[in-house]
Amino acid sequence: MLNRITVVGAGNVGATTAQRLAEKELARTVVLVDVVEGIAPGKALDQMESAPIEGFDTCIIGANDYAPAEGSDLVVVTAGIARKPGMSRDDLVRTNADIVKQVSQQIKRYCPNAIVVVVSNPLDVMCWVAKQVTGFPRERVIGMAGVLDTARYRTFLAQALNVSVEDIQAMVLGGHGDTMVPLVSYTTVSGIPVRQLLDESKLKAIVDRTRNGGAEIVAFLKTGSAYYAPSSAVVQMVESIARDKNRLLPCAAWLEGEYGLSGMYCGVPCKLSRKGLEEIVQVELTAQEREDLKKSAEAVKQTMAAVNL
Ligand code: NAI
Ligand code: 2OP
Repeated sequence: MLNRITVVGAGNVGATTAQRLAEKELARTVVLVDVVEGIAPGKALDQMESAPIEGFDTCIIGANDYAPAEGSDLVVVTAGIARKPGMSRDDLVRTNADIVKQVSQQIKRYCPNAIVVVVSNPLDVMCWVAKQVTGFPRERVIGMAGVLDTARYRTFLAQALNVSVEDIQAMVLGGHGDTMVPLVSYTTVSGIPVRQLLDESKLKAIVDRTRNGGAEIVAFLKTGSAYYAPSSAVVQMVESIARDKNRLLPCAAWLEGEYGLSGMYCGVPCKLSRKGLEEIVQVELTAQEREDLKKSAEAVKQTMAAVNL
């Protein structure tokens, strides 16, 4: 269990994440911070009042400033605006870069030893903003997207095959956008390569639906984007860190030559431990997957070019 986890942004993803963190008792204290007056204290109090029913002893505090966040072991950044119908994640870039800059300055000041898990979009670029502004090493600034994208891919595969989601092993790499790279060659159903169970046209439809997974939810919700699966994905990463589990999960990590990429964040297989990023695991990809990853990385680089740091 960590001592203190702060979640910045008490909107849909942030508030749901705080509740899930508390229910799993991953920290003694969870702090929710938001710029909008009242929202963080109100949601934190409501969540605390669920503790006797849910049976957790984690204390949840809501605030408009970072004083209660001081000394946090881990900070989850969900502050920003979310996608509306017709908006791409990259449309968010300028607004969210300014917000993530402000938040990162506060993290540097109040939580200089924290591990930072970035969620705000466009994800890979916001991770870079957070790393640059905090000046933290790459072990302590990682991004959540691959776990979510992989969960969507696993859900669609399980539905198509009529098997338990628990029996689908898979990873989605690349940037968190329309060019993400589901690794079909490494997708198995209890160890059986998925290509033995589904034909190429069905697999292609599932890969396309995965790439469009965020937009599919936005089209339903109209006023915001997904948050139940995203908050579950954040908590899976935090749990691996808090419990020092060394889980191998697809996360956005700062690359220094891995997969032929450097000077950028992109989704790759990562071990997460109490250190944060313990190791980036490099695996062989097919020629097509290598090409797709390169294309996805180029899309991230293009979005980085829109940000002045
Ligand atoms: P939301 O609009 O419900 O919540 C965002 C919250 O951030 C609001 O409460 C807002 O007041 C707050 N905020 C804005 N500026 C702030 C600042 N300077 N300091 C503190 N708080 C601030 O949005 P939602 O649905 O929670 O999404 C949050 C972000 O996460 C969006 O950028 C969204 O695109 C992204 N996202 C990323 C995912 C991923 O896979 N990486 C998945 C889902 C969402
Ligand atoms: C998602 O994939 C909006 O990035 C967010 O749902």
